[in-house]
Amino acid sequence: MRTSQPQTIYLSDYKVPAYLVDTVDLRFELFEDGARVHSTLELRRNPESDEVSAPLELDGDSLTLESVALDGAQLAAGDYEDRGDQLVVRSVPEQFTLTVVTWIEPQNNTRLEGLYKSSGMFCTQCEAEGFRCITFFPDRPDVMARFRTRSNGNDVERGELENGRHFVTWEDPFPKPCYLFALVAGDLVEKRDTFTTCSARDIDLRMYVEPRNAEKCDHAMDSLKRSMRWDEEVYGREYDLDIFMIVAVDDFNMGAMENKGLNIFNSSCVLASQETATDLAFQRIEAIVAHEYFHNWSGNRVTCRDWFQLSLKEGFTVFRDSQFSADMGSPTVKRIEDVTLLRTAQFAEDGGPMAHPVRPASYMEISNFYTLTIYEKGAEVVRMIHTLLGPDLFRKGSDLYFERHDGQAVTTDDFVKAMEDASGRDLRQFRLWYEQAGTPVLNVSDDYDADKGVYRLTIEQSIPDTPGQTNKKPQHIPFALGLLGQDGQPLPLKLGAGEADAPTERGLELTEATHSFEFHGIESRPVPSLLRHFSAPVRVRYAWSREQLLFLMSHDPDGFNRWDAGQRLAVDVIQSLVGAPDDAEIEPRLVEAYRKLISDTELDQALVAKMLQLPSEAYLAIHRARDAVLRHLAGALKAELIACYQRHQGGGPYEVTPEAIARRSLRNTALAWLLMIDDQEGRELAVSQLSAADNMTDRMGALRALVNSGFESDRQQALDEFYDRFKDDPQVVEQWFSVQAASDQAGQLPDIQRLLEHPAFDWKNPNKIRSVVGAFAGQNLAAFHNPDGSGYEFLADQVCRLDDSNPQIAARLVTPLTRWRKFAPSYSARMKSALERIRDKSGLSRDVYEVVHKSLAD
Ligand code: 0A1
Ligand code: ZN
Repeated sequence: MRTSQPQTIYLSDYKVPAYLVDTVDLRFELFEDGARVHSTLELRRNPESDEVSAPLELDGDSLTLESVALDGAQLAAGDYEDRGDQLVVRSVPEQFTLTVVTWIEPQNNTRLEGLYKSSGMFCTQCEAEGFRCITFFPDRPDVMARFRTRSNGNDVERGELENGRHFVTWEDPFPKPCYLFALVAGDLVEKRDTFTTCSARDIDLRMYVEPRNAEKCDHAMDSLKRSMRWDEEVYGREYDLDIFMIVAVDDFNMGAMENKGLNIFNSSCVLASQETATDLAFQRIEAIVAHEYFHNWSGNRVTCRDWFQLSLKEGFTVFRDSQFSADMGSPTVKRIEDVTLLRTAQFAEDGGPMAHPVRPASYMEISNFYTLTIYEKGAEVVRMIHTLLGPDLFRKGSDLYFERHDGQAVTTDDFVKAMEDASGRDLRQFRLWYEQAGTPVLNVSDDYDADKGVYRLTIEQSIPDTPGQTNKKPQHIPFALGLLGQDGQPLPLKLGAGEADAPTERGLELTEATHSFEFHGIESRPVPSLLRHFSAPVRVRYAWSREQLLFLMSHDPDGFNRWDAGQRLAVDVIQSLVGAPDDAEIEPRLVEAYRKLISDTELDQALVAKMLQLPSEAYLAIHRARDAVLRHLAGALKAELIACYQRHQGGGPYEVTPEAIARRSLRNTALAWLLMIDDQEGRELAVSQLSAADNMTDRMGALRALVNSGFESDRQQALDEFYDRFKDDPQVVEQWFSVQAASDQAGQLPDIQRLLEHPAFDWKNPNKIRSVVGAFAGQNLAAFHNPDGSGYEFLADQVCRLDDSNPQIAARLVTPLTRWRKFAPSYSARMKSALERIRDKSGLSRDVYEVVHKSLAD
């Protein structure tokens, strides 16, 4: 627990480490009541450091120091200083061996950083600064050492599993930062497979899971093999060790962790079976397995110099996993999913009190910076480099980056430099994407000169102020566009009057505050298709008419922009209904557009499924008007919805293919809409789907529809039966919790309180906390924003409670309250006072302190 005010760490204070570590020898003695860690470090002064007489300072956290020896001789108490968060040895030679013995208590570690116990299994999480909870060490990513680990006095050969002892450990031939260290020990079963690399090396693939999960490994294993092949084919990256291991643990703060050769996963991000995992979970697992695997090159072989460079590995790796997912399924659908996340969550972050650049300049607690900005916006920044360079030069750039920096700890600037050097492009202005926070706004206007046949497009960019940053410079923005003629045909984009063979799509580049582009030979006023494929993470403002949006919805050759036009139309209609009387007319053209979509069997059904999803409440921050539109659409389109449901029923045995996923998604959307209006036929379909389902997507689709309906007795019965059937499966119980907590029908505050008291709820398990408290505050907007402020007070209570046991999770849960300034006064005053109550809790963790203080700052 913190006693003093947290310090701010600045990028501008970066100094190379005063000491380097060549090797780390770790010996763990694991007991029921604690663990003893013997750490032997070979250290030397860093020749690149100018701090020639600096004392040796090692980081520590929650450690009990038992002994320190220098070159084999025990140090007396006066020879070193144990400051709790640091072990300082004032006088050390140029090169020496230090042996430190510490005692830790994994069984009491509820923060889930360092070494802890999950379901009786020992496991570790060292990123970002968890290694210091295991032993004293220079816990920073630019100190790279060779690690060797033993346990309970038994030498364990590299990668060998000791039969009967159920112990997994690792000796790594590649020097690595300590945040990539991992150890797992427990009563686990092993699943094996092999992968033959492009140079014909056989890699042993192994998954370790609790015995009850033995049948849920196939999908992750297949995903791993696909990822390994893809990284060879697309990036020329071959796996470098003989063994690759994946472990599933139930208690984990994040999704997964890329420890070298031993990836550790949150069970919910790796285990799947047809009966227990939804399509969404299958897709998420494939993406996360790929993400962690890709880190082997983008993160492990080439790592970060300091934590300000976090997006170096995360932005690049998210870009890589998203390319991979696009290649495995539908690129358009994947793009829609990525952009939806970016717009709903990252844009909100970028416009809130925690806004920070992709490469932050300061932080208090690095765990708070595993954000959508670092990950998703960071990936968009890499995507823009890919767009500007084109695939071939980008590949040349990534080859150069890996070759130049293999085995090093580097910066985002080194990454951009490699891209520049390989391509010959000047990315100086582009670097502002890493330095300036905030979502750029592009104001687009146009005019058409019929006499000259010239269409002019003017684009102005501005970047809003964010905490600590004002008066920003224009950024380098790739802007893809097309123009459609009145018949819906794409027009050639002639930038000069005489240009022949002009393309119908262009990638413009914006570098100034204002640009004008003139397109020649245009015979009638065109409809612009702007920012195709979402070529940059910006907001586009253009005065679209509803006719133009309807036109784009059915004619744009860019699938992404078709979807986007539908979203903009729905947003426009919903927004125009805010504050309108209950019987206000709802745009009939929206109804007709959806009617056409539901019945369209020609268009890619995966795209149709996406287009039928209205923009989320989280995106709109509007509940009532959205609800009204949904109900109106459902009422008007009932016959089409039932036909669509029936059309997509059956379809053969369960498969996880894009076509089958689209079919299930369409059917379940139709069901959800029918139950929004408490339709009897819909109710019967849901009840029979629930009992006949052979997979979790259909089961959950029917359960969710019933839970969100007004059919109270069916809802309760369905929930009870579902729980009874799956109560022994924690991943399914998590879904059962969240479907209720996110529902405005079943997730009122007293219901949420009951869920917290449910025997399956566990305050030590982050997934359970997220599935109840997180789902309530993040997805159940109507209940969370109860005008009496009870939702806010509830969240404040839970944050205060968790602050002591798991500060990382507590800090993440605060997020919805940090947006208080965006709400009307009666709400914002209550949100603010909930934040103030958290601020005033005694002994507040650094994690929560940073978020709350930044949110309340003027
Ligand atoms: N590097 C991991 C994410 C991660 C970060 C922090 C963690 O513990 C606090 C755990 C995992 C990834 O990007 O997958
Ligand atoms: Zn990552």
